[in-house]
Amino acid sequence: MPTLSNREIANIFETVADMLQIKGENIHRVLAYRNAAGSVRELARDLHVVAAEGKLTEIPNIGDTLAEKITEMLDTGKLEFYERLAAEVPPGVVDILRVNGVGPKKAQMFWKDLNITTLAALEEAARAGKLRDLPGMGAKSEKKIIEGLESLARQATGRIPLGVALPMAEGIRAILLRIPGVTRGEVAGSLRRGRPTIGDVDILIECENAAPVMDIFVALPEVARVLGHGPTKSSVELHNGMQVDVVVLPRQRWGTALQYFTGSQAYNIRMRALALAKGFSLNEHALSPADKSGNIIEDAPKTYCATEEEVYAAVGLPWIPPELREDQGEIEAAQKGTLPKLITLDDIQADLHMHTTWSDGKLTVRAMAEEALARGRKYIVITDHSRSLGIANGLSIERLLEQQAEVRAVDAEMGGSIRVFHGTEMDINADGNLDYPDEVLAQLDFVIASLHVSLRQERTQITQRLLNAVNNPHVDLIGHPRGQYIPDREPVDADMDAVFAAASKSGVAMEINANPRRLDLEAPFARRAVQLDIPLSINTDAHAGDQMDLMSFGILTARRGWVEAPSVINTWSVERFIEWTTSRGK
Ligand code: DGT
Ligand code: CA
Ligand code: CA
Ligand code: ZN
Repeated sequence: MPTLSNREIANIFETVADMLQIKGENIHRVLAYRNAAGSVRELARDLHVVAAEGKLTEIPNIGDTLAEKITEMLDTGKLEFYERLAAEVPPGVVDILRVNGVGPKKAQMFWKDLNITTLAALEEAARAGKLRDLPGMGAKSEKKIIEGLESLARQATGRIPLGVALPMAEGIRAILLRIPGVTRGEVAGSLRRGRPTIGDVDILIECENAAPVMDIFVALPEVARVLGHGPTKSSVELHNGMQVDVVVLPRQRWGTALQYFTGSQAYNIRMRALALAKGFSLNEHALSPADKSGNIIEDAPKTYCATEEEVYAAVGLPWIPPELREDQGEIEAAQKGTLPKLITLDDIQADLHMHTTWSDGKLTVRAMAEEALARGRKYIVITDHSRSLGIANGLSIERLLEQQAEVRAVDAEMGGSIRVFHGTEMDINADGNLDYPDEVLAQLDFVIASLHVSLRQERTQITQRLLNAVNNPHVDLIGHPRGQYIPDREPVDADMDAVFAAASKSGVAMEINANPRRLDLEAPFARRAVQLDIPLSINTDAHAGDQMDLMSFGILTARRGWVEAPSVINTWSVERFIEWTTSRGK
């Protein structure tokens, strides 16, 4: 027998109120449901018992109609009225109401005008600047929606996307570095390891006199609440909800502290065991001589480490890059001398995925080429959206070929300072077909195939769509293969083993999309791809010039995935890139 709790019934009433409001119903009717939800939520007794006593209408805000609805839910486990509404108003539109700065009118407008029915779609549209031109909106209210989405995402997962946390952490670090007496400052914790989401920010400050640093830190205008204010450690919550811990230490202990607070916790446990095998107890302060069970030998002189390298030397290891410190085989590799030579930003020669005003980008082909040149890129590919992606102004075949002429002209104008190639980011359509025919693809320099629509299809279907792209000889790269959006859109439910197996046969490359909202492939998948000899490509997917700077997030992710430069096609020379694309399966 299906049964519902008070809380579940209150939630249904609340959602009904939201749906009625989005539909533009009479406000009194909306309020009736909202008030009923409040009364049920505050009720101290079980609704089943109250109903059995026949006293539902004695609950504040519950009249005959609502009492009947409660009875229906108690008896059947559902509410027909709610189900009818849910068929009309997509549940995702109701979620959108939870965003600060979005009321029912706006939620309805986003839904009706832009077909936005999920939080992820709202965020994509807001970040792409598509909301500002709607009636009653502007750049400011668009920004407010992005902030509201960020705060909502934090409430949902308690974790903050890397792309949000890193700039804020760097900002605070820069302020603290300006305090007199501070000689060094470093972001540690999961942020230093480059994790896609961050629980809290850990900052280490080198200073002989900790008290003033602590006092200034907790009094920063960014601080909403002081969670702890100690002599050398303090912890605060910022106005956006992000927690920041700051530890101050003298130069002598910098190495042990940085090692400890970088983590990960699992990795630290391994490091402690290695230290113990050498006769030391390792903590954030020092290496202390210890017996086999870890008891510190009193009065024995401790070893202090001013650098991480000294800590590693003491436990008999070479220094291990922070991005690898997850206890995923890196300690064994270090012992064997087989640590990977991780890719760096300097290895990047090119950016193979970007958008222009031809589809949903902000700059022209020429301007994107100049922005890329200013960032030291040697070649780029212009990859606008394909014809079926109407919301992003995708290119018809005719416009695609027109664009090719412009790209060729810009390539010539740049005079060899940077090469500009013509490609596409082609949709893999919901039915599994690729959005352009082969004879069109054959005319392009580089073809990306990406999933953008129907991401919630079942496993066999979505896997088949990816396989269709992987197996098409004209496709060079699978863009953001798993379609995740951090932190709230789960990846597609594809059989990645099957996709990787096919990719290693067809020779197609896989993207590490550097946008911090994507980071797709994520590190464990990138690592798997390298093991299977699948070429990778780290691209910004820039829709504006400054987005080309997101490359560093892709590099962090690649490093977490043990990726070395030769595996990444956009570290190659332009000659090798041309050779590779022309030889691809044709
Ligand atoms: P987060 O903040 O959840 O994204 O992840 P982390 O790694 O930044 O963790 P956090 O902030 O709790 O602590 C920072 C580092 O300090 C962590 O990576 C390792 C070290 N640590 C913290 N607590 C412990 C502990 O109980 N044992 C050990 N071995 N290390 C710890
Ligand atoms: Ca942390
Ligand atoms: Ca912490
Ligand atoms: Zn793109």
